[in-house]
Amino acid sequence: MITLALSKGRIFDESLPLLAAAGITLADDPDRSRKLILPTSRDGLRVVLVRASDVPTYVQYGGADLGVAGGDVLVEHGGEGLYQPLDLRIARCRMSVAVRADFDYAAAVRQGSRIRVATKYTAIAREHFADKGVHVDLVKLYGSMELAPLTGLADAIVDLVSTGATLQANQLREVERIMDVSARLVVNQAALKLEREALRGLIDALAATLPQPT
Ligand code: PRT
Ligand code: MG
Repeated sequence: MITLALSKGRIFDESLPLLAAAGITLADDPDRSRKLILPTSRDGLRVVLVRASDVPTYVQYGGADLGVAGGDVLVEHGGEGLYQPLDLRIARCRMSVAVRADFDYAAAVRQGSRIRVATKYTAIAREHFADKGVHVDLVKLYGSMELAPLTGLADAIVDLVSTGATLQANQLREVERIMDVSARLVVNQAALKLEREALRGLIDALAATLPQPT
């Protein structure tokens, strides 16, 4: 049995059409059922539903043979023990620094200065500001990062942006783009050896559904 880890929400929603194009359908709708293990139409393949940030952990330790994880989650996790054969180019967004519209970011990031940054992505934020030679005090949050600069909890946030509507609705300004993000297929390296044929077949079937890069 091959186990594919997906997270509910945009990763699941945007993976479904790729799976369908590869001839794989799911009988259950995770928004309607509370099942965490979903059978598929492909013999020997099942889907497990985990938290988006837990996908690399499941695959790393073999709780799932493969999974779909955002580039943000993978960089933050470190990606140890994971083979990353495909950029699925779904769930695209960017990781950015944002501040209050009235905050002088240029002054705050002069060499040797100090800035307080709230984020769920502490590893990425630490490295980004270290590269700029800026001292950073990190405040770890698990959600609603946008609130931090508005309440004085932090000067800046590091968060994902797609349309920019959330920043705009909260009078925040995107001042720096750290990286582009999309979801990738990740595979347990040991499973790739033990279940080579089944996994290769699935990876190739998914690869064949992707538009050619331009
Ligand atoms: O929600 P939960 O706490 O369970 O976990 P999660 O937030 O990690 O999961 P989910 O499903 O929200 O995100 C899964 C993956 O989707 C992320 O790891 C990203 O790789 C990818 N992705 C793509 C996004 C976005 N776009 C995105 N816009 N993840 C989150 N957002 C959020 C962002 O954090 C911000 O709050 O959407 C808001 C900004 O959107 P705009 O359109 O207003 O700019
Ligand atoms: Mg979310």
